[in-house]
Amino acid sequence: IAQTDYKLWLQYNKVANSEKITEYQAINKNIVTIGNSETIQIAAKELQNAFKSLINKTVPLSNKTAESANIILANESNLSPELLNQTKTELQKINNEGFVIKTIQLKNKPQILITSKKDIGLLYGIFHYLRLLQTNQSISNLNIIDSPNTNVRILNHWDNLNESVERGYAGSSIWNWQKLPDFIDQRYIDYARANASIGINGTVLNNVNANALILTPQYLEKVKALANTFRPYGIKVYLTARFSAPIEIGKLNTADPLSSEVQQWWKDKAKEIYKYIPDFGGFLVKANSEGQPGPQNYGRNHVDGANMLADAIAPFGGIVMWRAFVYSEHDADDRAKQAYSEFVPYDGKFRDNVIVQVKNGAIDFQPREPFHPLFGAMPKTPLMMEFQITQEYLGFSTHLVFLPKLFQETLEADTFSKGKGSSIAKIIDGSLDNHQLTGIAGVANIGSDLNWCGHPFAQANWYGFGRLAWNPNLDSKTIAEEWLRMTFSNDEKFVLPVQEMMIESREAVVNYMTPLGLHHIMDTGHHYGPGPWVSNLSRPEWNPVYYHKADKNGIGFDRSSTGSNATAQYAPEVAKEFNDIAKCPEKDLLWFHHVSWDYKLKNGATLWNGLALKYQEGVNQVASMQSTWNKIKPYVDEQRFNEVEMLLNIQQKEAKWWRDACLLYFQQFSGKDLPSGVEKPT
Ligand code: GCW
Repeated sequence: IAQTDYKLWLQYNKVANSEKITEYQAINKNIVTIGNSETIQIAAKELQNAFKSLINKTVPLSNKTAESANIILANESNLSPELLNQTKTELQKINNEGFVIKTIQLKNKPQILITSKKDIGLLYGIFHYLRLLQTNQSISNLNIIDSPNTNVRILNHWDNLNESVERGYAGSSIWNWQKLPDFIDQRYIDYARANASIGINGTVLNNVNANALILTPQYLEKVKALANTFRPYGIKVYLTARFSAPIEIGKLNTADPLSSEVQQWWKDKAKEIYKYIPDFGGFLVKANSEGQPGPQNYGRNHVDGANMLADAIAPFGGIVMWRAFVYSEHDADDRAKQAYSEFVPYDGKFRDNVIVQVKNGAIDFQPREPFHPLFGAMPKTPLMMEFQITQEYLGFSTHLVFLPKLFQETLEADTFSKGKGSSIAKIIDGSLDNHQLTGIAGVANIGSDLNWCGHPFAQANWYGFGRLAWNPNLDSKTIAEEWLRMTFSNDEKFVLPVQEMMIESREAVVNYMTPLGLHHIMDTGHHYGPGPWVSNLSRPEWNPVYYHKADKNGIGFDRSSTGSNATAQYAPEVAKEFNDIAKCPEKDLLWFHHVSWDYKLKNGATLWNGLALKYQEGVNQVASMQSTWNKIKPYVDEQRFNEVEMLLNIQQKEAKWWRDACLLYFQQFSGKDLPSGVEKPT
C-alpha cells in the first residue's frame, strides 16, 4: 500500500463534488507562463501535476495565451500592458514575496492571472490557488491580494552531524551528510516543496547546541548542495555558529569577541561561506546557555558577541539570530526572570542585522505558559518568536496535540507595551515598534520517518506553523479546517468533528499534564511522562519540585510581589492582573501564585478538588477524541486510520498515568480525598 501520509497536505485527491470539478475544469484549460526562471517552471509543473489528480485533466503548458481560458503566471515585469493595466492597483499592495490572483478578461474570456513582484510570489500564488481547489472553494471572480507579514519564516532543525536529532521524535535527521554533496535525496526536494507551499522561506540546518565542523569546507560543500536545491523554492539556508569555532576549527587560542584576531577570523569565515552560498541567510546562536560557549566566557556580553558576528556577516547581507534562552544556577531564585534581566539592559544596542530570538514563554515550551515578558520590553530591538513544533514536553510524536491553538494564544496575548492592543503578533510583524527585520522560528518536528513527523496529526503542526508565520493573525480553527480538507477529505461529516477534536486537543494535554498553571513537572531529562516528585538533580531549577512547590499549605510558584516578583517584568496593566490572585486568569494561577488547597476557584470548588477534576477532564477529553476518531473511520484510508487509533489508545493510557501519578503525589501534601467524578487510581 502506498504511504499516503508521505504526501503531507499536498495529497491532491480527486475533487469529489461534481459541480466543483466542472467549474474547475472549465477554467483550468491552459497554463501560460511568461518568464523562464526555475521557480516559475516549478510552479507550472506543480499546477500540471495537481490538475492531473485533482480534476483528472492533463492541462497543457505554453508561453502564449490560447483563445480559451488560461491560467497565466507572470511577474509584473513580464506582464503585457493589457495585463498590467488590470492588476496595477493590486500589485501596489504586495511586498516582494506577495502575490495577486485575479480573474480578468482577455479576448473576452475569463482568465486567471497570478502575478507578483518576484517569481517566488508566483510559487506562493499557485499554492494558494491550489489550496482553493483542494478545499473546494469557488474560483470565479477571484481578487486575492496576499503578502507575508514577517520576513524570516524559518525552521530550526536541532539536527546533529551524526544524524541524531535533539528532541526529535520522527526518526533521524533528513540530512544525509555522508552522501552529500553529490547525492540529492528526493526528500530534500519534497521538503522544499512542502515548505514553499506554506510560505516558509528559511531553514537552519543544524542544532543550536552546535558543532563547529559545519563551518569547515568539507561541510560547506554539502550545505551548498542543499542551498542550491532549496533556492528555487525561495528557501534560504542558515547555520548555527558555535561561538568557540575560532578555537576548535580556527586554531586560535581564544574566541573573545573583542580580540581583533577573532573578529578577523569570523570575517574571513563569512567571506568563505558566501563563496559557497551567495545568498546564505546567516547565523543562529545559542550562547552562554546550558553549557554552550559564548562571550561571557571572556567577560563580554551578548551585545559584544552578537555584534561581532553581525559585523562579519553584514557586508554580504546576512543576519544574526541571537537566542534569549538563558538561565543559570547562579540566579536560581526564579529561572523565569533571567532572560528578561539579562537582555532588557541591551535594548537598542544590537546592530541592525541582529534579531533576538525569544521562546514563547519564559521557561521552556510547556503545554501552557504565559507569554514571555521580553515581548514588549525591548521596543528598540527586533524580536523574533521561537515556537517549538516538536513536542518535547507534549507527549513527543505519540500524543495528538494541535499546536496552532497554543501558538495563537501567544500571538494574541496583549503585552500592553504601548497600551491596549499591543499584541505579540504586532511585535513579531514589526508593526508595533516599526522594525524592518521581522521573523518567526519553529523548532522542526521533521525526521526520516515515512510520514515525516512521527504522528499523522503532527504534520498539522508543521503546516500550521508555516501558515501563522506567514500571517500571525490567522485563526487556528481555519488552519485546522484547511489542513484536514487538504490532507484527508472535504466531507463535512469528517471535517467538522475532527476539526473540533484538534482544537480541543491542546486544552486536553494541558489538563492531563499541567492544569491551572502547573509546569515543568515532566520526568527529568527526556521530559516524557510525569515526574513531579523528582528532586535530586544537582541544579535546583532542573527539578520539578522547584516549579510546583507543593507543601501542606498549598501548591504553585509565587511569582507575585510577595514572591519572586516576576510579575513586575510585565507592563503594569498585565502585572496587576497576574499579581492579584483574584484577577489572575485561572489557567495561569499556579504559575504565579502559591495557592492553598482550600482556596475557592471561580466555580466554587476548592483548589484541590478543582485540580483533580481538571486532571479527570483531560482524561475524558482524550476519550472523546477516541470516540470522534472511531466515528470517522469511513472517511480515512485504513493505514492512517489505524495509526491514529493506536496512538490515541496510548494517549488515553498515558493521560490516566499522568492523572494518577500527579494526584497520588500531590495528595500527600493536600491530605484530602479525591472528589466525586474523579476515577480512583487502580
Ligand atoms: O528545550 C530545551 C531542551 C534542550 C534544548 C534547549 C534549547 C537545544 O531540553 O534540548 O537544546 O531547550 O532550547 O536550547
